[in-house]
Amino acid sequence: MSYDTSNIFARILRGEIPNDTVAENAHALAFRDIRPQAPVHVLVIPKGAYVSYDDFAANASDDEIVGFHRLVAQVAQSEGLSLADGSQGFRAITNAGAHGVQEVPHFHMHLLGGRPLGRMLQ
Ligand code: DGP
Repeated sequence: MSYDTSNIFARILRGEIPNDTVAENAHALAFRDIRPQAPVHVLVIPKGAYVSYDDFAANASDDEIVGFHRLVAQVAQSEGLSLADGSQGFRAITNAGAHGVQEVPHFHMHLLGGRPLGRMLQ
């Protein structure tokens, strides 16, 4: 699947649409989900143009991959979700494609926490 430069997260990255930024670094941006499913619901996206997790994991540079994951960890800590700080934990998930019910075709990680999230898989 080719990258659609008009997707909503590409527009956020270009500054065309406002967002509630939580943190950013050279390779990734973290902002609050517009339809939060938990007290903490942050989306972490790479700044590069990657459609989905598999696209990112296969094609991003090592620096981009490390930068992305470091930002996830930084946000988990700053949002009070880090196990190292004694939190009750969190969920980090990414949806890919039609079966994954991916709405926005720019790779993003959902970071959810602040309440018990229930079992996902039986
Ligand atoms: P997914 O199904 O994984 O592609 O989820 C996309 C998420 O993106 C969904 O939880 C709602 C969120 N979202 C959609 N449009 C916007 C937007 O314009 N701003 C923000 N902050 N979040 C958005």
